[in-house]
Amino acid sequence: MNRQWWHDKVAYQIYPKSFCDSNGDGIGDLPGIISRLDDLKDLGVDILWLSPIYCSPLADQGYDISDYYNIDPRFGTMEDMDRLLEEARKRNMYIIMDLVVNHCSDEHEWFKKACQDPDGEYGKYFYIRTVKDGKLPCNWRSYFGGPVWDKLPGHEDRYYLHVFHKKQPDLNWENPRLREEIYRMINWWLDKGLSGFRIDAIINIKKALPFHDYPADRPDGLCSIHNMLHEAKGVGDFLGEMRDKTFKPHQAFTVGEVFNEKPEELPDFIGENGYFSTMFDFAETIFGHSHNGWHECIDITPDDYRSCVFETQEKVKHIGFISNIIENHDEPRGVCRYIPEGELSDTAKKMLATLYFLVRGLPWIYQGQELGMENIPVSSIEEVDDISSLDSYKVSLAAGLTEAEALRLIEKNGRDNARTPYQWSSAPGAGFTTGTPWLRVNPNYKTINLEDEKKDPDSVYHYYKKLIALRKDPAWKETLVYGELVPWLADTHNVMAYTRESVEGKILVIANYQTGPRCLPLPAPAERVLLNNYETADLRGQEVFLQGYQVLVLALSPDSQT
Ligand code: TEU
Ligand code: CA
Repeated sequence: MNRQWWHDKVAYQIYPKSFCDSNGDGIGDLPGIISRLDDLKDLGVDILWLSPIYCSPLADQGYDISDYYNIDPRFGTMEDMDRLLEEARKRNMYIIMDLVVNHCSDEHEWFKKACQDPDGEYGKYFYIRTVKDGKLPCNWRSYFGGPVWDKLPGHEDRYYLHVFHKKQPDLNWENPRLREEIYRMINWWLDKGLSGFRIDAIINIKKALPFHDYPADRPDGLCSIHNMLHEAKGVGDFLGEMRDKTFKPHQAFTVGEVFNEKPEELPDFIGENGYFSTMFDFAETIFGHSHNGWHECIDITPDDYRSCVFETQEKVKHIGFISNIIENHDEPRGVCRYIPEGELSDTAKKMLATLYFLVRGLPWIYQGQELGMENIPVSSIEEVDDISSLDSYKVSLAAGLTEAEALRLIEKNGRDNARTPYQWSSAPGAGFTTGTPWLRVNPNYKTINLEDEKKDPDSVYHYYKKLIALRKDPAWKETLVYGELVPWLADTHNVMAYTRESVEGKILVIANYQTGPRCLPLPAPAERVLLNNYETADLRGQEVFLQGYQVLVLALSPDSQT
């Protein structure tokens, strides 16, 4: 594998609207981010991904862009953006932005011009169809519920496609003029000094055409969009063209948000000369999901989690470098999803952090994850902002759940969980704002916040700092960045363990993924304890006695056989 500058880095996702508010309007902004760069540098992160801050009506919190070339005034100015790039550069940090090009906002000038003249040049930037007798071109369901077709504003018999929200009209990637517009915009940002992009929902840009129905999977007569994604062919033509016309000439770092990729296509996506530098591992993210709604989702167990992670590691080990997460802005807090209910503790949070952070690939930390931030309770639907949750609430009620049951599902799965304001301190507003926050602050900010955790050497925050420092430690870096991952005790219930092996060393990560203590075999006697989420380690030669949710990172003798 050709080594890349970003392989030994640590990446961090900022959700700007909830990160740090500098002017008291309750909305996070660029000056707020700039004011916190030293905190991020101190944590040890290198690459910063900013969720969208372009002009937007915020129908989908910025993933509905109305001007690709400007910063939304709520987040700041282009001068602020230039300052962020400069301040990051001074700190040897790298800024990547969100590239949202499957769709734009219905308030984008392109869409406004398309509404004025659906048969003109800009009408061809979108999927617009004539509809007779109300028969829609296809019965696909939007990711946010309802049909993917809505009336073109100002027209009775013209409809436009939106696989996400109706304020997010899909861009027609079959149109080379549209593609050139996108490439021009990408190059403009890369010329400004961006280090690259996170690429949003990109698998959706290739539709299975001509539009046609699939069997309905709910009484609404609609079907999951995944039917279409499974059938669509040729997304690589667009992705390869984009890579060759933008990313490659700039040597840009890119991470794809790719669901539903075809397994045989993986080398094209992240292999040598892949469309992207890397892509996120979503195997454990989507585990147990049901197209029928959250009420049919299956909880992930520790054994399921381990299987998902190891399956991805096996899939990519000869192909490329995967990106590893436990959460992002679309998911509940990882510690609430991957630690069994009722067993959440700082010890368990540190165990989970160790397990995902030290597998092979690029580790990503989502804002607040380093504090051990958790899901937020929901007492009424009025508190909920997330459009995906609001749709799921309706689906739950339609499926016969009570309102209380529907709210519990939002608490468990909703996107607001990751979007509550960053908890900087125990001051009112959690130090996020001096005003009224746009979204409720999690009531646990009194005990889970950066300021207090910085003072506590046993905090989740300090554990993350040690974890990051270990991965960057010159003595172990070659093994932890490039070492082969070899599962250990892969069939033992509630155990997750693996070695990382290189010519320079052999490291064992071993976790007792349950409350009950027990003795586990080691592949070889440990030479050193590199990290431990307990005070002590009870090493017994070829065995180790682990407490509940104890994880150890052990240096083994390099010539020991696993
Ligand atoms: O999400 C793409 C996506 O398909 C999944 O994350 C999920 O289906 C969606 O979040 C609905 O729950 C990306 C962004 O990460 C997400 O925030 C945006 O809402 C979406 O694209 C549209 O831009
Ligand atoms: Ca603000």
